[in-house]
This record gives sequence, C-alpha cells and structure tokens, in this order.
Amino acid sequence: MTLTGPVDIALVRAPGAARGALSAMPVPPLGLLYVAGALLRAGRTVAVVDAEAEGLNDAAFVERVRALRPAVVGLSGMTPMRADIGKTITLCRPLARRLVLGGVHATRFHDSVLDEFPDLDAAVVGEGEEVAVALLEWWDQGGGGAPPAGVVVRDAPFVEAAVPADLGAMAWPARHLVPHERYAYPFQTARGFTTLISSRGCPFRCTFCDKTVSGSAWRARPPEDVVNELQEIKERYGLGYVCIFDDNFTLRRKRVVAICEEILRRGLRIDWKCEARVDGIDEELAVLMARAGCKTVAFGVESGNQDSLDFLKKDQQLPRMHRAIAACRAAGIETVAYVLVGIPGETPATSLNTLNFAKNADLDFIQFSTLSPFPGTELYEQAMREGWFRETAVFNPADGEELRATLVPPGWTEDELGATLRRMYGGFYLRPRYLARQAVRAGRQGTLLHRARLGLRVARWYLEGRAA
Ligand code: B12
Ligand code: SF4
Repeated sequence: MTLTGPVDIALVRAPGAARGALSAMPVPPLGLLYVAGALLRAGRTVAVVDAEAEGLNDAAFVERVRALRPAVVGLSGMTPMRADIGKTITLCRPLARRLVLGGVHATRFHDSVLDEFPDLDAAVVGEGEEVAVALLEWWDQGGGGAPPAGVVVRDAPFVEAAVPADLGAMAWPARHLVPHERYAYPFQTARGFTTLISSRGCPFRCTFCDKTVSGSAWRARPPEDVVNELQEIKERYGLGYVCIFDDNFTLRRKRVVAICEEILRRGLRIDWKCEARVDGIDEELAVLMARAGCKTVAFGVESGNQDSLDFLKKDQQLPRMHRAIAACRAAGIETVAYVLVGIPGETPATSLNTLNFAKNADLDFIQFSTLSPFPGTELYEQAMREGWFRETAVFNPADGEELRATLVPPGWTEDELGATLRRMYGGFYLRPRYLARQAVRAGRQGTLLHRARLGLRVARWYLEGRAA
C-alpha cells in the first residue's frame, strides 16, 4: 500500500540492512510489522518502508521516507548490524523530529545506546508493541517528566516494561504495509512467502543463545488465533508458505497437535516451516504436522560431537537427533540443521564429525556458522574470560553482517575457521548423489529454479573463497 504523508510514524529498514550472499531474498521485518500492527490498532497513521524489499538505494529510500513526512522514524537492529543502524540514523535524522531505535541491540545495550548513537532520541527496550504506543502518546503530550516504561531517553530514569503476557490479545503484524511479493525464502515450497510468530521466549539454557528480547519465559498464542492468522495469510494475502520463526515451536506437544488439527479441520492448505528442538518431535507428531502442511523443520543440531553439545548446555543427545530427523524424513518433511563450527574442545579435524553426522543423518540442508558469543550470554562471559573473543568479517553465505562476534578457541586460527566452514559446505552440498536427489525433489515440488538460483549463489561464495 502506498501511503502519502504526513504519517505519525515511519518504520524503516534501510538499504543494505539485510545484506549477504542470500540477501536477494529478504524476509519480512516481522518486529517492525508487529509494532506497526499495535500502532494502527491505537489509531495511528503508520508506514513501513522496507528498502531491502523494494530495492531502493540510499537516495530513493530517503526520498520515500521524506515524502511520508513522518513525525517519528523508528528502526530496528541486531548487534552485528550496528554499522547499518548508524547509517540508517544518519540517513533519517533530517527526515523526522524524533528518531527511535528498537530491537535486540537497543535492548541489550539500553544503558549506552544513546551515547553510541547521539542522533537517536529514544530507544525501546524489549518487546515493543505497547511501549511504542505509549511513547508516541508521551511525545504528543510534549515528552515531559518520566518516559513510559520500556523507553530510554536522555537524562531520565529508565524503568523496564512488563513482558506482554497475553500474546493472543496482540494485533497481528501489519503485512499490508509491505510488498509481500518481494519476499522469498530459501526453503519455500509454494508461491508467496511470509513469517509468523506463535510463541515467544524459550526456557532452555544453551550458553550461546541470546534471549535478550523475549527471555526465558515461554508464552504462546492460542492455537485458534494462530490458525486464524494462517488463514488470513492465505486468503487475504494469497501467500502459500509461512516460516514460523518461534524459538521453540514444538515446546508443548499438545499445542502443536491443536494447531495442526485446527488447520486440518478447516481444510486450510498452506505450507509451513518451523524451528524445533529434536526432543520436541516424534514419529506420530511428524506425521500429523506433515498432514497439516509442514514441509520443513529446522533443528538446532549445533554439533555431531556429544562433548560439544554438553559444553554448550544444549541438553540434547545425538541418538535423539537421529530419531527426530528420521521421523521427519519418514513423514516427508524436509530437514534443515543449524550447525556450529569452532566450538571450544573441537579441533578442525574433530569438527568434521559434525559433517559426518549430517551426511549419516541424511539431512536435506545445513547452515554452518561459526560460533558467535553475543553480549549477555554465558558464552560471551566465558569467551571474554578465556581470551577467545574476536570480531571478524563474516564467513557465512547465509548471514549478512559485516563484522561478527566470533569465538576463536584454542587450537584454531581465524583462517582455519573460515577454511573449515568452506570445507563443511563443500563436503555436504557438493555430493553428486545428494544434488541429484535434491534436483528430483525440487522438480517435483516446482521449486527447481528457485533452489538452483540459491545453489548457484552458495557455489559462487564457495568458489570465490577457494580462489582467494
Ligand atoms: C527470525 C530471526 C532471523 C531471521 C529474520 C530476521 C529479520 N530481519 O527479521 C533471519 C534468518 C533472516 C535472521 C538473520 C540474522 N539473525 Co536473527 N533471529 C531471528 C529470531 C529467531 C527471531 C526474530 C523475530 O522475528 N522475532 C519476533 C519479533 C516480533 O521480535 P523482534 O524482531 O525482536 O521485534 C520486537 C522487539 O525487538 C521490538 N522491536 C524491534 N524493532 C523495533 C523497532 C522499533 C521502532 C520499536 C519501537 C520496537 C522494535 O518490538 C518487536 C515486537 O515485540 C531471533 C531470536 C529471537 N527470538 O529474538 C534471532 C536473532 C535476532 N538473530 C540474531 C542474529 C545474530 C542474526 C544474524 C546477524 C546472523 C546470525 N544468524 O547469527 C542475521 C542478520 C540478518 C539481518 N541482516 O537482519 C541474534 C541477534 C543477536 C544480537 N545480539 O544482535 C538473535 C537474537 C538469535 C540469537 N538467539 O542469538 N534472523
Ligand atoms: S538455542 Fe534454541 S533451545 Fe537453546 S535456549 Fe536458544 S532458543 Fe532455546
């Protein structure tokens, strides 16, 4: 939808803010869309400018935002993307009276973020829907006295906002504000793509996991609300594939069963992917999920070495991983694994056990990454204590940040991390039988072109690295 100004707030994702070898496939800015939904419900005029999706360069982005004449510009950002946060602030400063940052970086560094970015007027800490509504009201009233809970401004005390408890009462993401035909996802199996969150938070204790925004208390939306949203995605927006980005979609089996049964009861035909722990899926559940449209499950496998899983406090056993992956395969669900390279205790040689695990488990796709110690995590404290912390240019074709917090454990160099990562990608993907099987399946799904393009991008990244 094209909105002409003036608007109360423009929520923006600037050019480059989702960059990376795979960034020709930006995903919707879900956090911004949730904030937009809450503000619209509160009667505000809201625009979302996603320069990544619209293919805008800096000049075109600035013109788009300027034309909206926003009173406030709001942006989001993760810690590895702080150069982009700075750039967006510089571009937007002349365009609005107020500038506010929300998201992971603002939340983690709420006590220093206004010093880091002096042109910011405020930061929103934590889940931002209700806080953003309160902030705009506060600014309307002149912005005097203490700011609302969850808002950081200069020279005023900060009070944390309560985490929203009733997710079922929340407005859905305002998807009509962004061009959904421009979004795509590597694993999508149907035309039209979006993302959805059905629960927030995760009670597990993995030492590398940054739970800054949504914390450890798991909160979930009622199954009916989730299926209503899926139905809207299909019927109002005509989108056929949904990525459920919950930290832990399968934490409560009963809830997953209820969601699947409701999808089936309504005869809703929509493809979806979710992220799960291996202890959240069994044979029977996988069959039900597949019947309800689940095409892909992504597991945080992390490593094929049990010692490494224990080191990371993953609370997961290798045999259970094999079982969950096999259950999905038997049900016809594709499996993706997120896997880490450079876990302390592993060497470049023993980390290849993970590659062997992946091949033996017959996974469909793997995303290998170096282990990142993010501030606020147990791993970060450990990395600082042990002198393992570095910031390096990213090695991974799937991630788009320039500099990434990287852990360089004893026995490794940064070069070895990069080289091992490439060896893993090559060792997994460049197998003739694997490629042939994937090509046949993609042909059957009608995703051959989409996946071939993706494969070519990863291959280019791989070959460039070998030539360097
Ligand atoms: C889905 C996801 C992705 C997706 C989509 C990201 C996107 N741009 O939307 C993909 C796969 C592309 C991705 C990529 C990356 N991700 Co990611 N991702 C997530 C995940 C699992 C969920 C995010 C989400 O959609 N949450 C739901 C929405 C509703 O929440 P939200 O985005 O946080 O927004 C809320 C608040 O933050 C706030 N808010 C946010 N923005 C704003 C703006 C304003 C103005 C206001 C008022 C409020 C506000 O209000 C929102 C509503 O409550 C989180 C883990 C997590 N649970 O947070 C990791 C996470 C955010 N990702 C992370 C990282 C590091 C990355 C990468 C840099 C690489 C990587 N994987 O290591 C890349 C960078 C990509 C990029 N250039 O943007 C880290 C961030 C760590 C940090 N300290 O910054 C996290 C926390 C994972 C982790 N546990 O370590 N990611
Ligand atoms: S890595 Fe996954 S299971 Fe572990 S704490 Fe984070 S979200 Fe939970």
